[in-house]
Amino acid sequence: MRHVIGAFRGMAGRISGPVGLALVAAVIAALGAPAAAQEAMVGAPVPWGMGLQQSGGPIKDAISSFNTLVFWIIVAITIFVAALLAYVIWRFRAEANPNPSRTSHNTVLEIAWTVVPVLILVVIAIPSFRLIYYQDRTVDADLTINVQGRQWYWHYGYPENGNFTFDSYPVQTEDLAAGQMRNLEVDNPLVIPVGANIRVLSTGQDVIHSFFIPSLGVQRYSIPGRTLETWMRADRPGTFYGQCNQICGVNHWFMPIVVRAVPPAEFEAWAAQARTRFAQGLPPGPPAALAAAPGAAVTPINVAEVRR
Ligand SMILES: [Cu+2]
Repeated sequence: MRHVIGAFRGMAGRISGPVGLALVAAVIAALGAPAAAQEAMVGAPVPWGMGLQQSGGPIKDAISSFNTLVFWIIVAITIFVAALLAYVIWRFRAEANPNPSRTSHNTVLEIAWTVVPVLILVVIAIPSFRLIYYQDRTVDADLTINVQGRQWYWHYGYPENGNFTFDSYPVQTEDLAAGQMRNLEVDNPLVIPVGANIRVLSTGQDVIHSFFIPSLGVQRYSIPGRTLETWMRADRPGTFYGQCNQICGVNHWFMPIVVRAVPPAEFEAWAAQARTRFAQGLPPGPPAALAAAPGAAVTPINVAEVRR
């Protein structure tokens, strides 16, 4: 979004006078990104959704930007090739060329159609590699969470918060509460503090699963006998939905993941009660502000403050 706004601001310089400025201001206001940034969000698929899911953190922002870059390169190439084909069909039709040309080589053209695609691939490769290394791991994690895929539910552990662990089972359709999403809800969500860099250590108990949350830009295989690392960060409080996306068996389609990002103080309170409940052999329960209803609004907070 930032680069879109930047582009419109660039336009302000070219469209002179108050009309141009008012137009640009209206467009920026309509985009409304900065004002809406602190509201609780729901990261989930929507009916008739186009493109990628809404972003809840920096990794997804980077994925969305890269996706936009590649998309416009594809659009440009498609238009160019289609126009070239149309021109050739018209220009070299048999009717207008009773004696066809016998040209078979053009050195400049051949060098150009080799070098230009290479340059396009380099333009794609550089941000692509940057993104791969960016999403690979975080250097200074604020928190570590263990994720284990099992047939067919998730098992989470908080080694730095009292080392409690719990299961996260899908909610069956007949048990859904009002407003809950079918096939995407769980009984015990993963709870994380907003703005924290979270190291995710992923493994599998039985077969290969995959920990996948589109709106946070996270995906890591969960492989038995191995520990794979990745990271995530939610910059906005909210509920983020995902699923196992590695075909792992008969109930593969029903391994939902729910991550609830709450303000750090609320996370600490949740972790404290989770430790207590765990000691009593109970599951951790939902975070206080989200206990009432799924996707319910949580206290808006200043992300800049949280991140220090
Ligand atoms: Cu699975």
